[in-house]
Amino acid sequence: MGIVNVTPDSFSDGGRFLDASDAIAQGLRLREEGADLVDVGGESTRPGAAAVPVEEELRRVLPVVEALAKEGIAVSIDTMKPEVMRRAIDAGCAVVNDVYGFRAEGAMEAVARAGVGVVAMHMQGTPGTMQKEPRYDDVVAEVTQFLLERAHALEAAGVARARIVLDPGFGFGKTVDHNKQLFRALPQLASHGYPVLAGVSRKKMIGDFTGRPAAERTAGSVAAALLAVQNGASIVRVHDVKETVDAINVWMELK
Ligand code: 7PM
Repeated sequence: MGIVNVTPDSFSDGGRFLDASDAIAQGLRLREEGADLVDVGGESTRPGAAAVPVEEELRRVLPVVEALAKEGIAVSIDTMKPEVMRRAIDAGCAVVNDVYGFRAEGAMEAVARAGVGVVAMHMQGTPGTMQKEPRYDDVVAEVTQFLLERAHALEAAGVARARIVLDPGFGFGKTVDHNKQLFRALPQLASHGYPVLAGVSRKKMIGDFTGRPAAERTAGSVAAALLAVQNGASIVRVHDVKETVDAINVWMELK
């Protein structure tokens, strides 16, 4: 899954893809580089970020979703808002990726009837507060319990089991130690039968391990994505598609 940000304040792309045309070009490039899915996001979930009004989010993402879907690309929409989910589905997106795990009023209903794929992610707190003081008794048990509960709620709302993907939400209300524990538990998370998505690309954890700013985290991110796949992840959400695809292809030949 390649990442296309259509936000003015995204931490690693710095607003370079603010214009729809730039975001569309970026999505096309990611497909050429080997992305099977292109994730379009218009609402920054940066720790401490302010919420984006629904009209502004729609203005950012709809032209991009529509153009990429018309090109035959499998588009996923990264949003927490049911209204954005509905409008993006109408514009042709195939997957709804919700970092809030479809807990917003009306979110499950927005995806259930449409027959789209869904990614349910775990987040402790909200984007505004989540990194203040993340706390768990047992982070692996709590995140797993949350995700299985969301999967069952989605199934009860009418989403087919085969369309549900689970994501532990690296960096979303987690310390580096929480992230490490969750990463090492990916095989257990994958053992429940739902495909698992891992998103670690250019995140703070990679910066902590390498001492590098976001723009220089490609090699670290590729290493983490490769290890996530080896640990059972079915989808990796990445900025650096070409490099990640090469690494996974080499691993598949040599393993
Ligand atoms: C600022 C801070 C901008 C954090 C963007 C981010 C995930 C996601 C994001 C993830 C799924 C980023 C995040 N991360 N969706 N959306 N899983 N499913 O680092 O880990 O890209 S936004």
